[in-house]
Amino acid sequence: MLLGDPLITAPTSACIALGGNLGDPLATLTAVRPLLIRELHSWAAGDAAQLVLGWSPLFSTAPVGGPPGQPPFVNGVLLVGRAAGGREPWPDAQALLGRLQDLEARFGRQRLEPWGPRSLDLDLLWCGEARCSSPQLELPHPRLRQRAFVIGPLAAIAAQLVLPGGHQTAAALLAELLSRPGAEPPPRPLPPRQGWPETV
Ligand code: PH2
Ligand code: MG
Ligand code: MG
Repeated sequence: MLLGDPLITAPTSACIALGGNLGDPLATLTAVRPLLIRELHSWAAGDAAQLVLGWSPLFSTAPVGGPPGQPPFVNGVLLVGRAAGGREPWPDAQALLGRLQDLEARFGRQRLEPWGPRSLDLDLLWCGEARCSSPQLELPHPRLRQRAFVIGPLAAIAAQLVLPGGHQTAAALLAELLSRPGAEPPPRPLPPRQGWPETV
């Protein structure tokens, strides 16, 4: 992408957070990557040739919330833009959510307790200008701006992106999150790994 491309803005992009802390999350995220690409192309149908995917590096992050003693998470984000910054509306966000949940299920995701450990979590953070507040899906994601484990990976690939719901860039928000009292520890970048390119 043209990551850092000023044409890639929150209203013209979609963004998915990836995470997991059960089993071998590095292997899981690497394995789901090609399947996620296929689902996105299928979801965007006629627009597929125009999709531009920006993958963040992967980070090790301390668990936030949930039961004590969870293993650390591996987290990353995928920023989905369009070549030349196309501004046409994205296809239906709920349909994308269904595809993400199917992928989670294929990788053994079980929903046992809120914020509990999970093999694979694929969260839709925003989808163009879609606004949505249903029990299944809230867009933009309600806790997006509070989580260093999301904003850290995002700032690594799109530091100047202005996030939905505010005026701050990803880099500025990350600095603020990390300086708050009781802040999450900074996400720790993991070494590059085969099957996980930073950009595609
Ligand atoms: N996801 C949660 C709750 N806590 N903590 C980290 N570090 N990473 C996550 O992806 C995460 C979390 C709920 O989805
Ligand atoms: Mg989540
Ligand atoms: Mg989730």
